Amino acid sequence: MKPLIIALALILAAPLPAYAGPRTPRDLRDLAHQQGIRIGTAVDVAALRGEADYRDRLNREFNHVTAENAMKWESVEPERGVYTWADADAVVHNAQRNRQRVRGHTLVWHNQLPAWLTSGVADGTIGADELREILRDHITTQVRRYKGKIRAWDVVNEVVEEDGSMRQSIWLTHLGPGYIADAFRWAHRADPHAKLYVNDFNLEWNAPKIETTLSLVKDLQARGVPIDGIGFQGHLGIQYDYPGDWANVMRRFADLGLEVAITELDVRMVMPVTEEKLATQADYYRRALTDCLSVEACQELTVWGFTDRHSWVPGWFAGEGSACLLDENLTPKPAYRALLGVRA
Ligand code: 9MR
Repeated sequence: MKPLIIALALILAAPLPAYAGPRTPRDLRDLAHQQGIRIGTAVDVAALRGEADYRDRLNREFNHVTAENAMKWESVEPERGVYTWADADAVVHNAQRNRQRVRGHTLVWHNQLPAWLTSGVADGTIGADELREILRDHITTQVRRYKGKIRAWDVVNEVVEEDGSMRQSIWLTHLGPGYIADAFRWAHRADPHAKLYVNDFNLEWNAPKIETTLSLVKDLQARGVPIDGIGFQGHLGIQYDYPGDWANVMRRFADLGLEVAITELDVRMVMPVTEEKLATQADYYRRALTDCLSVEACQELTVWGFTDRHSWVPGWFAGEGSACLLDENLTPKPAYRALLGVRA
């Protein structure tokens, strides 16, 4: 036999090395890269400015960010006509420097509205027509300012109640239900490339809320309103069952042609922390990522803060905490390692 043929025969006869599977990712950004998705976090601006370890970790771990509070109405227009963009700009600039995409949060909400607006509506000095103008100006001004810099906007946040009725916010009561379609149209006009989302909590499992939100989306689509996505906030707690039907719920929205995102994931627990609770928490984080990866339309998983040093949970739920992937010292918890171990 010719040497070439002998060599070929030897190569073909050699046992194939066993395929070891993808290597374990180094960090969340590496995981995001391997899975082809975006992994994001809410950003605390004070920490971004003032804490080098927070900043380093943020920029190492995440390829997507959401301003936790800096883009809310009370932050950007505390006095009528006086815009304060410094904090929102800081988040966007940091993201650009670190190759992170940005979710804008949020244009229309019933919370964190400036006092000039809520008191004006309450005492009747701001009537319905003027309120509509104010909302249009707000959306147009904010979306235009970040045109091309925001991948996706939470256009309306938490517009459905737990019982499946539409939330009786100042927007609904003064402008009527058409305010939602208007908000999407105004946002689209201001940045035609930004993806426009409805965002809500308990949408992972609450049937009346799910059904109403599905109807809302279908109604908007039937009227040609530019809606692109649905955000599941994902504020979970280990004292409650994991929302086991979540992937199916995601699929129901995806079947309408929408993008799906987990926009504010955290998993709180009743204090004190124990090894067992941390293991349960790790399982909830793992399942949330697994659910997202099982639905083609789910391409973003954002956590609502990545360290217990800056988490909204203890301030809102007495006796609860430890909801994030890293502890106060930025030490990874089992939940962090559980995410790195997820395979699609
Ligand atoms: O994390 C935010 C916290 O710092 C604010 O005090 C709070 C005020 O309402 O809002 C928190 O973020 C919320 C988000 O904007 C919308 N979904 C629920 C989040 C947790 O409350």
